[in-house]
Amino acid sequence: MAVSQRKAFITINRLARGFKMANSILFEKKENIAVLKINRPERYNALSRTIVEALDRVLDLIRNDYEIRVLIITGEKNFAAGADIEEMAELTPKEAKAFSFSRTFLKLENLEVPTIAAVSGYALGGGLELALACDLRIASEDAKIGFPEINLGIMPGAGGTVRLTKLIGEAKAKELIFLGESLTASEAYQFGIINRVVKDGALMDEALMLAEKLAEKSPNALRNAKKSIANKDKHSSKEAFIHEAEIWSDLFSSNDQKEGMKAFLEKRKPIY
Ligand code: CO8
Repeated sequence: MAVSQRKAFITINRLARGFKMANSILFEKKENIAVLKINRPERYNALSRTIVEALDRVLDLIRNDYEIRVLIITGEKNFAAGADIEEMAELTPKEAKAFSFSRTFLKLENLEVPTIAAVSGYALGGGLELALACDLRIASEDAKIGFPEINLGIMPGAGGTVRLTKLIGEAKAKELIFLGESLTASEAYQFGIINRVVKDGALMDEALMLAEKLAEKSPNALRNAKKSIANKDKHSSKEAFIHEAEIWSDLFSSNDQKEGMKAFLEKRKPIY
């Protein structure tokens, strides 16, 4: 095991001990790619508060680990069948507010490195919201994706109504959220929720291949592209264009821009 991998395991184990996380989240670093796996298969990876708090802390570690260039989030067997209904059943409104995952999912969305949700089996409710907080979503053919909250007398509450609507538009988002029905992977692809559908059993290989491609790109250029895309929501479109042009021109002060263009002209692959 490489030193950086060992360090990640040690840190996460320490974190687990101090935090009753048990093995509910597994974290692994493969070179400069981090893989975070939700591991509560007997409950279809239902997201308990403990899991989400563990996720929150791991995100802090990832944010401060400059070796990591890409994060993959996945689940053992299923991605996640939603927030833990047993934990939510008796909550008061005040407790529900404290239980909410929004802050952690926002932290995930705001990570500087690109993130990939690798989805197999169920990605429902809070599970789908977790996937939506990632930059890219890749799913195996067996994936079932949806917002069943309406059938529990609630609605998505960790970014789902906002992120899904931005992603696929109001009409389709309303259809999914109002009816609470699940989509197959290919339907979710047609809706524009999933970037790629892959054969069952090939999910992690495909996700890692995608991550490796991203890891070869200029981290600085990727980070800034992500920032500029995020800015489209923060500003009017006119300001967003101005901001994009500013970020773009600033990239010309980076070594990566010099290396990228020089490599092209020298007919070789750039090294970032
Ligand atoms: N919470 C708690 N336990 C769950 C959940 C869940 N979301 N999903 C599955 N489980 C448990 C089951 O209770 C069962 O446990 P046990 O064996 O102890 O009885 C085990 O996982 C296996 O489930 P099933 O026996 O039901 O398996 P099936 O194959 O028959 O069905 C389904 C699988 C279709 C996934 C079914 O389990 C199901 O419908 N689950 C609930 C899906 C759902 O409604 N998800 C949305 C939850 S609400 C939510 O996510 C709100 C998020 C909003 C904001 C977030 C901030 C808090």
